[in-house]
Amino acid sequence: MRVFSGIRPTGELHIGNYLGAIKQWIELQEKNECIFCIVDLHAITTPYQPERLQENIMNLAIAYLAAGLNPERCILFVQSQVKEHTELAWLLGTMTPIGELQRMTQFKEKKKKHPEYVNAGLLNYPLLMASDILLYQTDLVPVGKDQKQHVELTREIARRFNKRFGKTFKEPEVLLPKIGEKIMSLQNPKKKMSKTDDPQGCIELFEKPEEIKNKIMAAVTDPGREIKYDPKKKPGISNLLTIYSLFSGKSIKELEGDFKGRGYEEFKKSLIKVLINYLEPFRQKRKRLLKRETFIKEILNQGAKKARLIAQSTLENVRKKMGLI
Ligand code: AQP
Repeated sequence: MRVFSGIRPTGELHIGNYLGAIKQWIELQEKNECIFCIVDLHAITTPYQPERLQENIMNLAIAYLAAGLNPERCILFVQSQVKEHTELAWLLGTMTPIGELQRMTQFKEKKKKHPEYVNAGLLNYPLLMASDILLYQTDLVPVGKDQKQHVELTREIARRFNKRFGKTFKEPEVLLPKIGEKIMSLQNPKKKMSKTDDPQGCIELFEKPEEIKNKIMAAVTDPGREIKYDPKKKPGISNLLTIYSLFSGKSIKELEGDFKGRGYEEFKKSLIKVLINYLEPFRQKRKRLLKRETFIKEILNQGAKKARLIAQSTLENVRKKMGLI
């Protein structure tokens, strides 16, 4: 199977990005042909600082590697280094009704969040994402739940194109993790954990142990003291149970049993230990990688070369089908 996914270089990765996306990628790279991207062109659709973008790209590449992506088992590259992404996005835009883009939840949310920055790129985000995916004739797109709607639109775009111009693109399937498809903020368990808002609600992948401790101890819980999974009545503790389960490998049922009658404080202290132990090797690996900038740049250059070959072949076919050559 061909797998494609990407993350925006907009700040430090958090455990939601890891559990929703990267953890699946690491398993998938063992048996599939995987392509993972740093989607910098998507990052500039929301407010950003140009002078920090290259640093964010490098940090994300380091995070990918520190979390376990293996450049010998997958292609890693930066989106803007493969120009075919923008060209295909334009072509797909010429056959996508504006209404389909305007009804995307992410567009509506980001519009609300940054009313001063509602640009055409933000509206066209799903076209660029469809182009990212379709260029590589992708079978599977492992993402968190918030991106599911964009993958569905990608399928629709592929179907429409194939119908009008003849079979050209594969229709990709979305792959959501069985649990952890939407990790919630520690401060507001009704909102998703997010890189660009509320740092207290979010545990970064390379967070210092002391900070992990503070953030988990301050995490919002629910009335009562029972450790029980019930996202409607106990959203706070259910979110923490999901995180605990995914980082410990224990099922939620098992954890409910282990913590029966033991209260929130004991549960949180145990979760802190699990998180610190799991994330420590990532922090160590990151420290080593921070000194290897040339090596990382080389991985990204090689990745872009390989990606370009696949992308060029798809785009040439698309141009032919559309009468451009
Ligand atoms: N809270 C989450 N739970 C599970 N999965 C998540 N993802 C993001 N947040 C959660 C998944 O991580 C991947 C990368 O996301 P992105 O950087 O492309 O943009 P995003 O979805 O908008 O992530 P953030 O953290 O909320 O970033 P900002 O603040 O920049 O908008 C995707 O697969 C996403 O589903």
